Amino acid sequence: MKKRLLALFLLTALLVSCGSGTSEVPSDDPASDAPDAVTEEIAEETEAEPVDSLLARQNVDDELPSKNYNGATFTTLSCNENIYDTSYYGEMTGNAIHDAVYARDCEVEERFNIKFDHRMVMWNEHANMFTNSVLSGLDEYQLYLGQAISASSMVPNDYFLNWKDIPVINYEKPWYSQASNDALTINGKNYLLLGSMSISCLGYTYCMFMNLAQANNLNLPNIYETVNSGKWTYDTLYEYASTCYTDSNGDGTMTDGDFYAYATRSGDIPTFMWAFDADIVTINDDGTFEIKFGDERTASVAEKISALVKSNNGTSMNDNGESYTGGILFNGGMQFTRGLSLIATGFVKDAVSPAYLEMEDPYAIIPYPKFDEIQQEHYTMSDGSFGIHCAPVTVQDTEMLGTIVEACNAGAWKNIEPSYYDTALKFRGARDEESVAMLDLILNSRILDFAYLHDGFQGYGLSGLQTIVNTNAEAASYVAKTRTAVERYYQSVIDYYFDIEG
Ligand SMILES: [Ca+2]
Repeated sequence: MKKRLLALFLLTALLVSCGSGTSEVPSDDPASDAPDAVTEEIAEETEAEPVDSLLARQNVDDELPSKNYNGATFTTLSCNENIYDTSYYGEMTGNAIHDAVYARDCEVEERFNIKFDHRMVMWNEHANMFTNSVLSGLDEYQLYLGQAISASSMVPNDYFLNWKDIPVINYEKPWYSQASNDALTINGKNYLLLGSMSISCLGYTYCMFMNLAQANNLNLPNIYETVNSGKWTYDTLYEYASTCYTDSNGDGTMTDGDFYAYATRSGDIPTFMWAFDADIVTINDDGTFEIKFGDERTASVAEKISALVKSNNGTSMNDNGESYTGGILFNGGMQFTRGLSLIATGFVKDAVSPAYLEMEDPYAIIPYPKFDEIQQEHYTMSDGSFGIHCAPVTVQDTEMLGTIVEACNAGAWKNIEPSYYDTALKFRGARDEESVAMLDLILNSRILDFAYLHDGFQGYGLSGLQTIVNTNAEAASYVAKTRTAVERYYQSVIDYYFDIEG
């Protein structure tokens, strides 16, 4: 049977089960044979008292053992773009999300009598630092929150322990994305673990933003209703993008200061492969695989995206960005926060950036559109800049590693994610049920798969679609030229998981 390496976040399902936990009965309980009326009563009760899904998290038992590590230091290494994964400031800062991270760390320190030493370095330095540390053989870092793409390319170097062998880690807990971790487990080996501690993964989730004041001026339908009715598709986006441009200064050309319908950058193009449900590579249980990239779907996606970003007056696409504390705001966000675009591509973390928090107009955080109305679900992915959990092969006390990582993930899920929601959605009264549900929809529809995480800049995930669109290439001929090398690369990664010597 084909194992499509799809890793859908199933948070919603988990939350539902947590929220209704009190009315659940074991299957051997006589009550499970109760007549329908009782079941209905329970259902009604649950419905009548909707549980705040974010608050309900507090009651989930982490089932961690009582441990005293006698003041041991637990050192982490991460990349400075992973802004909220660890409390590297070591004190309260007044930033609600960071303070929630700090509070989590203090709680874990106290509970297990450890001391965190969070090392955070530049994104282009952390991989070398980690490599040098591992090669030295010293137990220097107990956890490496490696930038996902860079860390995945290290997997075949024997730098990481298999998380499946680490004690205490409980993959069944809601702070782990079960489907993602299943997808990243090949032949029983899981070197890249994804848990809620990776707040950066939440932040780096690709989404779109829509200016609701401008949408209102343009008499556009309510975007939440458009999404919920399944009509937020490529055609709808294209329609807006091609009709909502205003040549503000009336000079007849697309200039700075004009109002654009769709502001983006070419780096956001690859997301459409996932958003439009187009496969890149499928892997079978026996380790054989099939490259799908370059097929008819790819060609169709490329054609649509070319039309959207290259031959459409309403699109402003460039790769410029502006730095701010905690990240970079790219073209979409720059135009958008100045009120100069209707729709922009971006990351969820943009919503907690100063530019968005200070923006005048109300806006909606919305998913990438679907390919068409036939596609059932919205999908997105997280940019590979986020920090994924890697267990350094040099770690001696794997039980402490498992305990602390488990505690950090539980704490992140219970307290940090809710704080993120509060910050991202608190502006302009938008913290209503609709906007919470929309953010849930986006975060729950993330796909993290082999094709992306193991791309290593050598597969088709990171740049394939972008290259085709930018160079006006024909999908099939682009693949014909590159397939042999890409196939060899994917094979080498899979061989590692199957212990086949290269
Ligand atoms: Ca103009």
